[in-house]
Amino acid sequence: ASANIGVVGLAVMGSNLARNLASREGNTVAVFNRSRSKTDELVAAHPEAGFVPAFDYEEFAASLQKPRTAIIMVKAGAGTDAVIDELVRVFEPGDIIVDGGNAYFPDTIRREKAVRETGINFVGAGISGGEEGALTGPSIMPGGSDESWVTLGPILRSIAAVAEGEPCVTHIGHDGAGHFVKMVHNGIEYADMQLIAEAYDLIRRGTGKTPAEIADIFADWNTGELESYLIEITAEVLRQVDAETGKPLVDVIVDQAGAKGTGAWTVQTALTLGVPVSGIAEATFARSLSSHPEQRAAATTLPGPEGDFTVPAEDVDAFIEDVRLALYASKIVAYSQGFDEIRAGAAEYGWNIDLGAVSKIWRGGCIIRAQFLNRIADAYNEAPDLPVLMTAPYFAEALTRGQAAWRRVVIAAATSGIPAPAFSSSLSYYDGIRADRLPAALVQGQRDFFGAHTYKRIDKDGTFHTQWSGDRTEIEAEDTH
Ligand code: NBP
Repeated sequence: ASANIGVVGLAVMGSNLARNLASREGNTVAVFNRSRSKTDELVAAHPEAGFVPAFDYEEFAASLQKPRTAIIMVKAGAGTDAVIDELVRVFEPGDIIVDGGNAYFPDTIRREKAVRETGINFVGAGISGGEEGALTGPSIMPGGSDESWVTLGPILRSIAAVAEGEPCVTHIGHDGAGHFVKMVHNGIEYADMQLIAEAYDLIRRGTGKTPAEIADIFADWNTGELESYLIEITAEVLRQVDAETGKPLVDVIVDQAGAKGTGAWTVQTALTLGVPVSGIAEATFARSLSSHPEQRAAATTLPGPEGDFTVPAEDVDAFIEDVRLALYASKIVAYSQGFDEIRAGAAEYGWNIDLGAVSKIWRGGCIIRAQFLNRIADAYNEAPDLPVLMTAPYFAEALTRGQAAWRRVVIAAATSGIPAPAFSSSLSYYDGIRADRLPAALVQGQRDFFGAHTYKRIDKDGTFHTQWSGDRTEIEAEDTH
């Protein structure tokens, strides 16, 4: 046995991760893929990596030093289960199986439980950063047992992205915690992308600026508080000219956004947990809305407001600054909601998740990497039990500074008929969460009327019901919430 780590699944993610591992001092990497050709190609293309190829599971297990550690990078779902079954067959108690694919966290919880019974450790690890990140340094979110982390920690630290001298990996919590946090990361990514897209749309339609001019605006924003990978690549995409037509590339791309399902998982999970991740939900639904061309074609007959939306020339700079502030405020809401979901998930599943540490490992390697994440870490360091992230002093100040602009932008979008679902729902969340009183009181009255669901009173303890179909007097009732 000559390898200290193995990789199963040598498609783009697995082969890049294997090369990343091989490039680190002290690692010898065993590689295995179901179909032999990928293994042969990888080993031939990268002699410098010193890979130890295996062509069946027995050979793969024999090539690994004990305790054996293997990272699975195969298509999530049935493929992952198939590989786990094979590894469990050839591995021994104390060995470690890591699933680095995009698994749905309940699957990870189930797999961890089943594998644990064999004495083998199972770690579900969210890995973010795409192909490039896998090769040069991803952000890694491992779950699993404390025991497995002792062996795995140094290996993952050696291949993770580095942000301000710190590796972008931390042991998130037990069983499915890592894949849960990766899921929410992707949900936040959906919201961040949608907000940027809405900002672009409002500026383009309001000011008539070209994509290349808007690229300059984003590049400028990328030097300030919005500095992030997503803002940076937005400028790159907007600047790109289509070779065939000479048009901006963004104008020749079909306007239907795809999705692989992690945004939907984030929203489904949030619904179950009762956490209002409205910004992430709107972003996910915005992709769905875009992807129904028949409905969209039918609906073009519906009227919009009279006239075109044109920001007067003298107000263009102020409008762009308003959009920037609205984007930042909405982004704060999206992250606040995402961290709320992680907090609620941790409580539900019994994970001890350090929210500040999560924000720190997202500073490098992953798609939502940004300076801004330092502020989130600061907020949780100062107040680990912060009930709502956006109430931390730094964010509260940014919201105070931005709220008037945010309202103007949402008004402009509504009056001009430009859809801005993430901007406007974020603002509604902000106004809802900070409200002294909500019309939820009326909803409770309605529920009591038709279903005798009862209500609480603001002025005394107990649970009450109004006898709506009788004389409408109030009685004390059993709590049937
Ligand atoms: P794919 O998701 O395209 O999966 C292809 C790999 O799965 C091949 O190695 C294939 O083997 C193997 N495989 C399948 Br399919 N069924 C198998 C089975 N029953 N037994 C053994 N192997 C099986 O690869 P990818 O795009 O490299 O992604 C790998 C994982 O990483 C996925 O879970 C994906 O969601 C995740 N991912 C993450 C990011 C990110 O940014 N974090 C990006 C892209 C992907 P074969 O060669 O024999 O067909």
